[in-house]
Order: sequence, then C-alpha cells, then structure tokens
Amino acid sequence: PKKKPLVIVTRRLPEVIETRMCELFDTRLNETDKPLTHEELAEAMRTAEVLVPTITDRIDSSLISQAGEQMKLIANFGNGVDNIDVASALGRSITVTNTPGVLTEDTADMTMALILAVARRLVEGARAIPEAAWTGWSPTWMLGHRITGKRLGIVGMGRIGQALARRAKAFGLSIHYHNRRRVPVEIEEQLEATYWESLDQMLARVDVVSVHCPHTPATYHLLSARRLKYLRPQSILVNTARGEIVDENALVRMLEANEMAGAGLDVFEHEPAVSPKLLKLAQSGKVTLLPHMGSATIEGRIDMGEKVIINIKTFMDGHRPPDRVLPSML
Ligand code: 8YV
Repeated sequence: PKKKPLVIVTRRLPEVIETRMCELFDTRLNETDKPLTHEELAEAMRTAEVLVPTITDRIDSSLISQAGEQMKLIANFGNGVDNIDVASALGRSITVTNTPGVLTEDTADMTMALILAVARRLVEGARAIPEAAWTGWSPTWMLGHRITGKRLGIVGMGRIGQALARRAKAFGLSIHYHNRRRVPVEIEEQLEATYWESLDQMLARVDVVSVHCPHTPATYHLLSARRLKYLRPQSILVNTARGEIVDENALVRMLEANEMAGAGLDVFEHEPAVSPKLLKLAQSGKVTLLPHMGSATIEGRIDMGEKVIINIKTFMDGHRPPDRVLPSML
C-alpha cells in the first residue's frame, strides 16, 4: 500500500477529528495545544507533506521559503487565510485550502448576539445582579436602544454578511450593504437590501455597522480614522471578522469622545492582546468584548475538521481539493 502522508496538526482539534486523521494519515498531533514556535513550524515545513495550521500560526514567507520538496499542502483549520502568505505558498507550488461555509450561521448568530448585547446593555445588566448593584426596578434604569426599525450597514456581503442580513431582517432592521461587487438582484430582493457603492455614504446613514469582509491588504484599516468619522453619534459598530479591518485606536478615540454609542468586538488588532483603553470602555459598559468566539461551537469545529480531512484526502488522491484558495480570492 501507498505510504501515508505525514500530516502535522498545530493545535488540538475535536477528538473525533484527531482520531479520523490518525486513521487516514501519518498524523502528528500537538498534545499540549500550545502554539508551535517559529522554529517548530519551520521544522514542520521541512518534514511534513501537509500542515494543518490555525489562526494562531503565522505562516509567513520566511517559513514558506524553508519548505522542503515534500511540503505539498497547507490545509488551514479556519476560513480566513490571513495567517498564511498564500502568494508565497502558491509561488512554491504549495496548495492552500480553507474551511468555508461551515461557520457561516454560527458567526452570524454571534454577530446578532453582539448587536443586541451592545444595544440592550446585556452584559452590564447581567453583571448588576451578581455585583449587588440592583436595588429594585426603576422606569429610567438600564435603558438601552431599540433595534426594531433601525438601519444595519453590512460591510462585506458574502456568506456571513448575508446570514446576518437574514437574522437582522427578522429583528426589524433594514438592510444596507457595501461590497466590492453588487450581489445578485434575487438576493438583494430577498433581503430587501440596499446597495451602497460608497462605503463613506453608507456609514453616514446607518445605526449599526457590522464588518464581514476578509482581511487582505486591500481591507486593512478599511474602517480608517477618516471613515469612522462618518458614523452617527448614536451608532454601534460590531466586528466578528478581523481586528485589522478597523483602526482600533481611532475607534477607541471615537468611543471616548462619545462620537459613537458603542461597539461589540469579537476580534482585535493584536490578538490576544486587548488595549487597556478598550478594557476601560468595557468596564464602563460602552463596549462588549468577546475572545474571538464567533465560530466557536462544537458542531462548527467538527464540521471544520471534516472539511480539512476532505481537503487533504482529495488532494492526496490526486484530485483538486474542494476548498482550494485561489489568488483571485485574496
Ligand atoms: C477561527 C476564524 O477562530 O475561520 C476563521 O476565519 O476566524 C475562526 O473560525 C480560526 O480561524 C481557526 O483557525
């Protein structure tokens, strides 16, 4: 029988996935779950045929240049591939795959939860009772903002943006979006979505902004200090995509100056570090912070693992893996 390929997995994955991978491939697991060091990753590039990294592994051009002849496939455990220098990998004829589609609904759920949490002061309220700050009901206490009838501006109308639009529509928000390309008219009609070619103009007219584009060189600080200035004082910004898409310092300044009402962040510019200023704003209840858990469901992680397995297996069988990342997607 053919020799099984050496597959190096950088983090712990759901047990069913690890077991299946060990059956199918010569799999080296990371029992400790501690992120591999740069040197350990370089060693993996020199020895493995397949690397399964996650968002916590930066597979940059220096690592890719150390890849040996045997390295064939980087099968990312994750949808976003901004942790990988894909252009360098493709330049070395290393195929890159990701796990699209299976974390769409979970991420959209978490985004909706963040919108509601910020608008309705959910975290502040949930803290009040254990902190014994609730002395009794009052007609003017803990007032948030109504969601129904407000305008939602979605930046990036891909799978997750559309899944959020479906939910938000059910909550009575009107849907506005900005995207590189207009989505097909049937989808626009279904979602009753208004397309804004100009992101600046959309930002000036919505109450809630939610970010759902990938992080690429073109979207780095897409929500720049200049653009954030277009936001209305009563507006809320939510980010479950990537921290780098929003200029975090500029966002903090806007929140501190009450030039916007609040923010819900699941991702940060320098994860896992969170700026002390954001922590202070969280303390005051103005922002709700989550530790990058948008796609964190048991089902989702298993689905992601299954995608990784199918990608590796298809590739090893000599076929084109279903979730190949192409240069046009970057
Ligand atoms: C994971 C994600 O946190 O898939 C993504 O792009 O951000 C999340 O699903 C991570 O990518 C796992 O590597």
